[in-house]
Parts: sequence; C-alpha cells; structure tokens
Amino acid sequence: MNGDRVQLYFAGIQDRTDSWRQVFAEIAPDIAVVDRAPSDAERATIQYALAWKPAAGILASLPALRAIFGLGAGVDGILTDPTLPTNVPLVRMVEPGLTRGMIEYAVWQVLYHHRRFWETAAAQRQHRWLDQYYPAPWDRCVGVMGLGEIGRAIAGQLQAFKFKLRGWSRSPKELPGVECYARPDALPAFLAGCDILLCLLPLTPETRGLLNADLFAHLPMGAAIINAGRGAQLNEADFLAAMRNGRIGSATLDVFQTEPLPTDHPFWRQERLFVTPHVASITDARAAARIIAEQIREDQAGRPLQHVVHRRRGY
Ligand code: NDP
Ligand code: OXD
Repeated sequence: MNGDRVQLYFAGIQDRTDSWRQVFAEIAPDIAVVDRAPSDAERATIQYALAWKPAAGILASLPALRAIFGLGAGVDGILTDPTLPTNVPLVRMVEPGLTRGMIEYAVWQVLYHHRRFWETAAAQRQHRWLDQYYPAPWDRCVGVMGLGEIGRAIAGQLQAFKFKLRGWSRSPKELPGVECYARPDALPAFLAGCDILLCLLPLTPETRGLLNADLFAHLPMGAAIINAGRGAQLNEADFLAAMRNGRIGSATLDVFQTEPLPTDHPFWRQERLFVTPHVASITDARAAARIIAEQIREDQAGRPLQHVVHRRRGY
C-alpha cells in the first residue's frame, strides 16, 4: 500500500509509461502508480500490474499480486514469461477504442484488396492510367479467422458492404450473416471459399505458424491475406513462396515475428505487400484506465474480474 492507496505496477509498458501515468493520475487518483523498479517495501505490497512485455521474473517477484492487466487484447507478450504466477488472474484488454481501431483497419484493408488499390498505387508510381475491373462485393468472400471481441465486431461492420462473410473459431458460433466454421477439421472448407482472409487470432500454441503453406494451399488462387493477429502465426518463408507462385495475390501485414521489422527484411521490398508497423489499433489509455480502475475497485470489493485469460487455452 502507498498510504491507503492500492498500487498498480507498470511492467514493461515501454514508451507508453508517461502517458499512462498521467492518465491514471487524472482518472484514478485513488490508485498509486509504480512506474520504476519497485523497492523491496513496494514489492511486498503491490497488488496489481499493468503489463505488455514485462521482464521475465518481475511479476513473480510480487507476492501480494492479485491481478495482472494486459495493456492489449493479445497477452502473448506476458505469457512468454515462464515464471508468470499461475494463481494470479491475467486480464486481457477489451476496450471499445481498441476494437474501433481494428474495425477501421480491417475495413480499410478489405476494401484495399477488394478494389485492388495496390495495383492503382503501382500504376501511379509509373504514371500509368489503369482501367480496373472489380467484382461486386457479394461475389467476393471475406473469411475472418477469430470471432472474438474484435473478429465479431469486424464481421458485423463488413456486412454493410455486402460481402459474403465466413468466420472460423475454436468453438462453434452462430452469427447473423456469417457462415461460421469451427475447429481445425473445418479449416479447409472454410478456407476454400475465402478470396480475402483476415487473421485476428490470438497467439497460442495452436495458432503459432498456422498461416503456412498447407493453409495457403486451401485458398483460392490469388487470394488476399491480411494478418493483424500476431507475427508468429505466419510462416514467413511459406508466405514469400506463396506470393511468388501467385497463391497469395496480395497481402497486408501489421504484425511480424521480429518487431520492429528489420530494415533488410524482404517484406519491405515485396510487391503487392502492404506493411504497417503494428498499428492496426492501439489501446485508448484514457478509456482503458477507467476500465482497469473499475476492475480494481470490483476486485477490492470481492467481486469477480472480467475478461480473465484462460491459461490453458492461452487467450
Ligand atoms: P478474443 O479472445 O476475444 O477472440 C479470439 C478469437 O480467436 C475467438 O473467437 C477464439 O475462438 C478464436 N481462436 C482462438 N484460438 C483458436 C484456434 N486455435 N482455432 C480457431 N479459433 C481460435 O480476442 P480479441 O478478438 O480481443 O483479439 C484477438 C487478437 O487480435 C489478439 O489476441 C491480438 O493478437 C490481435 N490484436 C492485434 C492488434 C493489432 O494492433 N495488430 C490490436 C488488437 C488485437 P472462440 O470464440 O471459440 O474462443
Ligand atoms: C493488442 C495489440 O493486442 O495492440 O492489443 O496488438
């Protein structure tokens, strides 16, 4: 405790520390932020942590920890710590601003590939007037991998454009206007119709390397891929080969195995590949601080936390 205030330790939130400190000071003055290496006395009393890529072992060194709040929707950067306490709930970020950003990004990129604007941009660089043909959206199928908070919201918005929509998830779903598939055995059937594939999966042992040559082979020739899930889901060598042989016609990648993407990485030079620097969406610190402060108050009052990660599933 810091006076009678509960303490929230910032664990590996990197360059966002200043803005998050300010937001908590403004929105939740009842919470004391610890944004540097904690003293021994603080270690003994810190009850909550806000984490993105914490140093391995740091969270295990806090014996009074009651909950870890992930700064983002994906908690893979926290779960990589082998010493992460298993008895402390890990809460992932569900925040309307984060979802809205993902909707904007996904709609922009689905339309970019649907209308082949990558071709228009290439023609502009050559000062070339390009007559383009494109099919009606109802003749184009968009497949959404991951029908969680974000995937569902995006599928809902894409309906306005009248695309044919498919979705794939771990457990079966029923969503209006979306042909839903579940589990690995349904993956080939799901992929077979997807002209534009959008990956919004969390990184888990099951999804690591999932976007590989076997999966690409089930897609229609020339399909577009958009990966805004996690970089480690994509087998980079298989992806480059699939772009070369035309199985993948065009792509957008927001997430990479190594971030920042190394300056000499072949992705930078790939025609028909649009690279964005893990900016599909960002957590709105102000809204998130309100959500975290509310969750802390609920926990202090003995009520359950929301959006707790299922450790065995990994998301
Ligand atoms: P959720 O936990 O709400 O949803 C995850 C979805 O993935 C669920 O539908 C789940 O299925 C499905 N899923 C998980 N594992 C599998 C599997 N093995 N096979 C099939 N489906 C699976 O997460 P969010 O929607 O909030 O976020 C998804 C991910 O998006 C994040 O983990 C993060 O990696 C990424 N993200 C990226 C951002 C960026 O800026 N690039 C920003 C925000 C998020 P089920 O419904 O059956 O549980
Ligand atoms: C997230 C992200 O997981 O920004 O929220 O990648």
